Formats: sequence, C-alpha cells, structure tokens
Amino acid sequence: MTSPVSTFETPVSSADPFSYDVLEDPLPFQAELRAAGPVVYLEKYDVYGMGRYEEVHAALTDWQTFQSAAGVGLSNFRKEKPWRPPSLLLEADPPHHDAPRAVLTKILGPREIRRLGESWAADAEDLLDQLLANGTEFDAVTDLAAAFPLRVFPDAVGIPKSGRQNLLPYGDHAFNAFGPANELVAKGAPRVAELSAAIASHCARDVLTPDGFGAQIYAAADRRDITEAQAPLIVRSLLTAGVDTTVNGLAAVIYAFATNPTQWDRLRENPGLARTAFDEAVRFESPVQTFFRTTTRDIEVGGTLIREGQKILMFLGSANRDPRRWENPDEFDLSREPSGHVGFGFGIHQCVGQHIARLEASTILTALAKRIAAIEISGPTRRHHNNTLRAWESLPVRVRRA
Ligand code: 4IA
Repeated sequence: MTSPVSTFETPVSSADPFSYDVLEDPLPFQAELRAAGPVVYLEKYDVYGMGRYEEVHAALTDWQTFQSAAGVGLSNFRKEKPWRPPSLLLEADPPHHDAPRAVLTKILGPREIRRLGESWAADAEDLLDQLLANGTEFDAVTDLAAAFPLRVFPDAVGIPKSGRQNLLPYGDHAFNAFGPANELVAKGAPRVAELSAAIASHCARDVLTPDGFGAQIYAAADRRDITEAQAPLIVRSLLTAGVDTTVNGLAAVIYAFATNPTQWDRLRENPGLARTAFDEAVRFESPVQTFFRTTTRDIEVGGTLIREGQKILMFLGSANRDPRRWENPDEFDLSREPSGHVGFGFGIHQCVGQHIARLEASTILTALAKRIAAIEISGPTRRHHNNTLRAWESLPVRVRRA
C-alpha cells in the first residue's frame, strides 16, 4: 500500500472580480466561484476568494486569524502606504479598535437614535409630497434613494450645509480604492486631494453643530473615552461609510419592490415589514459586495492551506445568495428571515451604523407605502460601477398613487 498523500488541489480562477462584466452583473461569476469550492485562488491578484456563506461567516467571526489592520482592500498596509490615514474602525483590530467602536456603538445605538425617527418621518413625507407634485415618473436613484439620505444624514452628523456635494464622490472613490488600481480608481484620482480636504474640513470640532453625532464624538474625547486626535477620523468614518451605502441600500430595496409587485402589496398590507424588507434587500443585492481580510497565521480552510500574510477576498454578495444557506436565494421574499446575512459584515466589525440605515429605510418605505399603490420600472435602468459597491446610476420608475 502506498502512503496516503493529499490529492487536494485548490481551485484556481483566472477571472477578474473587478472587471466590467462582473461589476455589471456579478451573479454568474459568484455562482462559478461557489461551485468551484470553499476557497478559490484568484490568480490575477494573487489572493484567495471565499464565495460560500459558511466560510465567509466563519472568517468574519475569526478576527484574530483574519485581520483588518492590514487593510480591507487589496492593498496590503504592511507593504504599501494607504491612500489615506487608515480608518480607526474598519482598518483596525483590537485593542486599538475597541475604544472608537465602543463610542460609536453608543452614539448610534437603537435607543439613542430613536429621537431622529419623528423628524425623519416628516422629512420623508415632505420629500415625497414634492416629488409627487411633479408627476408620477421620477428617477428612484437621484430623486429618492440619494435625495433622502442626503437630506437627513449630514444634518444628523451635524456637518455644515456647504460642501455636501462632495460626500457621494468621496465615498465612491473610497469604495473604489478597496479594489485594484483599475480604471475606476484612475477616474477618481484627479479629485482625491480636493475631496479629502473637503471631507476633512467637515470633521473638525468647530464646524460641527452642537447636537449631532459629530459633537457627540467630540464629547467622548472630552470624557477621554477616545483621544482628541481620534475624533476627526471617527467623524470621517461616518461620512465615508454612511452615505453611498445607504443610497445604494435604498435603491436596492426600491428596485426589488419595483420588480416584485406582490411583495410591494404585502408591505402595503403590513407596513411593519419595512425593516425586514430592507434587510432582505441588503441580503438580495448586497450594496457592499466584497471585502478583504489578511491572515495572521497559516490556516487551513476547506482543504486549502492559506499562508500567513495572504489577502482573502470575502464575497459578501455571493454568501448572501448561497443556496447552501438560503432557500431560493435569488428571490426577494418578505416571508423569509433575512437576519444572519453578511451584507453588514459579521462579528466585531459588523456595521455600527446599521440602526441608522434601517431607520432611514423604514422611514422612507413607510411613507412610500402610504402614498403609492404600485411602482414599476418605466425605462432603461443603469448600473453604477464601483469596485466594492453594487450600485445604481439610474432607476426610472412610474408610480400609481394610492
Ligand atoms: C470607515 C465597509 C464600509 C461600509 C466602510 C467604509 C469606510 C469605513 C467604514 C466602513 O471609513 O471607517
């Protein structure tokens, strides 16, 4: 008898997850990735990829082995200088991560933000009244999914009125910069200095209104929960992570309803489903599609030995449609229990702003469900390509008033 030898070979893919075709429609590539195996070597970038729920969930939970401090983009901060000072939350691990995280967890907690709900409801009603006064056809991206977060979130943070037009372009570049240095990054490069300066100017203590999240972050510095130097970077996190994500999350849920009218009927019958609908849309569309981790030790996953210091691409969108975990994953279905999706990440880095995002979404959906009996796509839809985001450029819709 011969001695047992391992015959396992890690599947290799030559595909580019950041190519035009994949960004336009990531689903076929994700299906191939999941079928290939639990861990796939992506040779174009010399990284490993995980596309199945079980391994993605396990890696996100094991922050000791799969670190964030080397950056959650393709760039390895151990070897390359980051394009901006690293985020104190996203691009940090314990113990450095703990104080900033604790401060934001408190400020953005479900109880703390409840007071915002009432004024946001009035904002949502007002926005829809104005929109519908102009007719029943509009662009659900610019007129609704972008308009609503831009109306309520910057005020909640407490940044000045001027310069807010920089928020989306800055976020768009930041999310592109997690990917490879492709043409999407090149397109953003000429404005990086200008946009970074504009965002930084919104993070200073003296420009923030006294009642917003920004002021609360500085109050935490006054209590010595964080240092004074950390405060502006934590405000920057809100401005980076809180705009493009919610815009595309709202666009995702509106698109899902426009293309699944029976689900819209269910929401109208039971507006209490608004939060579930948003989470189901985050699962279904996964506005944040991918993130990297870096291994801190050699580890075996699904028969593959991954060496210390390797970048691993976590396909959140793929895990959220893994048929091993989800029944009929390609259906947008309000009767499912979407919690457990990894669209907000998982583990110690799981989205600290998710209660804000849910509040924004449920507020606008509740107001919409009151006024709108039906919503349909009325023209050609256009994706917005971004290395990290599954995003929309345009969603022309026609609505029928209730
Ligand atoms: C930050 C994952 C994504 C939503 C995100 C982006 C930026 C930051 C945090 C999260 O700048 O801290």
